[in-house]
Amino acid sequence: MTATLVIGPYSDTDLDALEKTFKPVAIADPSGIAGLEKSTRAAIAAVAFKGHLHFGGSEMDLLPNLGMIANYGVGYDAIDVAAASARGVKVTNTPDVLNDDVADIAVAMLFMQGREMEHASRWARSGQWKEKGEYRLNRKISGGKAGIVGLGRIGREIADRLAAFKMDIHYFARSEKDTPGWTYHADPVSLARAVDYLVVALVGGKETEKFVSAKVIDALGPLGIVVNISRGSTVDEAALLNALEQGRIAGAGLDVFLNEPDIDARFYALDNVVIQPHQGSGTVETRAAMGQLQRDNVSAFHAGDALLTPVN
Ligand code: 8YV
Repeated sequence: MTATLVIGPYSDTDLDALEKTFKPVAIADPSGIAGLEKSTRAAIAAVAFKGHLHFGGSEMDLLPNLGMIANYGVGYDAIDVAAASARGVKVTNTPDVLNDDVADIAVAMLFMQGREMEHASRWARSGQWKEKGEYRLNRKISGGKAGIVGLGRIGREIADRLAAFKMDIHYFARSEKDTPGWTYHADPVSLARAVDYLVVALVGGKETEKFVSAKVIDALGPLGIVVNISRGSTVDEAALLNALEQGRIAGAGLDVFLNEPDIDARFYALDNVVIQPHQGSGTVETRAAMGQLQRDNVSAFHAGDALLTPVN
């Protein structure tokens, strides 16, 4: 069998599994492709990709026999899919298997921020509970108004969970869905105006860049909380930071950032932000399922079978 280029920070379990079936050539990121021997590059037919650094046409052109790129993750905004299609290269991703975990962490951040759990914990640990008595009151979440930006597979899991907390569900999507009892908004500003909790579950990429704009953030208002589990790019991060610093919204729960992991240091100074290190899909169970689905796609490609979860 031809070799498989393995790009990204794979776990030992994933690397072992790749080792068993494919002939892996491992590098840390796409910039390493140019450094591989020409004969090694020519032997590569498939890429197992895990990462958020750009994988574009110029990198693909260094691999003359490339047939597929199997992305470890549902979001494939790091891969130039148009460039892949133009070269006859198939792209796959790992949808669905991570929906539960990502939705769980979105809800957890909404609660952590809404009930000020991180702040309250720091307050108790620092002895202020003992010194000053009861913690300040915060806001009720059950029965509140939640807005989901993007009602795809993950957005729907989030909405279902929040509905179980008796929340009034509003959403933005490209078109209205069959969601009895939930309120559709064709415009994200109208959505933000109607709710206190805005959960961003869009796909990444150029089309959704800064979709949650300064205007949307302003429409959310001073009691508003932004939760983002999608990509840092979907929210105008400068506008979000300004609003958080100036108390124009109440807080944010963020699993994704621009330039992660080297995120804007202004976030670290903020008391009203829950910061998660892009760990939405990061459970043993889900990562195992993602790795398996990625490998199944590579195997299907080699066997000439239909790919399980094709992107293009
Ligand atoms: C990452 C994700 O892929 O699926 C996605 O789109 O953002 C995550 O699951 C994962 O962290 C591996 O890099």
